[in-house]
Amino acid sequence: MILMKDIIREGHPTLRKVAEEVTFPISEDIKQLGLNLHEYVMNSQNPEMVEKYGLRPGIGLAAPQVNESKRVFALHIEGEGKIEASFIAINPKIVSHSVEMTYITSGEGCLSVDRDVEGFVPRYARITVKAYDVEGKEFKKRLKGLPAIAFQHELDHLNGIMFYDHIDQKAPFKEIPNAVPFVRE
Ligand code: SB7
Ligand code: NI
Repeated sequence: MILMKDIIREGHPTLRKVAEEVTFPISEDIKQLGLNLHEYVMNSQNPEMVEKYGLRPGIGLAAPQVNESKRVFALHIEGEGKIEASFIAINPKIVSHSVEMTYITSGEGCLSVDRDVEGFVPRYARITVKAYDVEGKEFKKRLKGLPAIAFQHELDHLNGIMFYDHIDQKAPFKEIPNAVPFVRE
C-alpha cells in the first residue's frame, strides 16, 4: 500500500525524468504498480482511510511520484457519488485534442509539491486518449472537464513536467486565449 512517505517531492531528480515506456507482455510488477497507484487515489478520497493512514487527497497519481520512472498512472474522479473517471493508464497518449483550452480557476496542486503555487495552468478542454490497461488491453476514451485536466497533469509527470511549468511567471492569472474556465467545487 502506498503512503505519503512513499511519495517523492519536488527537488527529487526522478520527477524531472522522461519515464520509460512499459514493455509487453506487462510484468506482474508493473501490474501491481498500477493497482497500487489506483488504490492510493481511491483510498485518499475515503475519509476513514485518510484519517487512518494520514493520506493527502488526490485524484491522480503517476508512477514517477513513487520513484518508479515508468509510463503508468492512475486516476479516480468522483463527484456527487458518481464516478466520472477511474482507470489505470499504461503508455498513455493523447491522440487528438480540442483547440479550446481550459484551466481550473483555483489552480492545480500536486502530491509532490508541499506548497501552494497560484496561477492558471492551461490545459486542453477535451482530449481523446489511448492507453493500455493492466491486462495489456488497449483502450480509447474521450475526456473533458476534470478528467481531461487530470489526465494532462499525470501525463506531464511521465515527461518530467510539473504543473507550475505551465504558469506564466510574470502574470500567473493572465487570461488564457481560447479557454473556458473550469470551476472546481
Ligand atoms: C489538480 C490536481 C491534480 C490534477 C489536476 C488538477 C492531481 C493532484 C495529485 N497529483 O499530484 C497527481 O500527480
Ligand atoms: Ni501531480
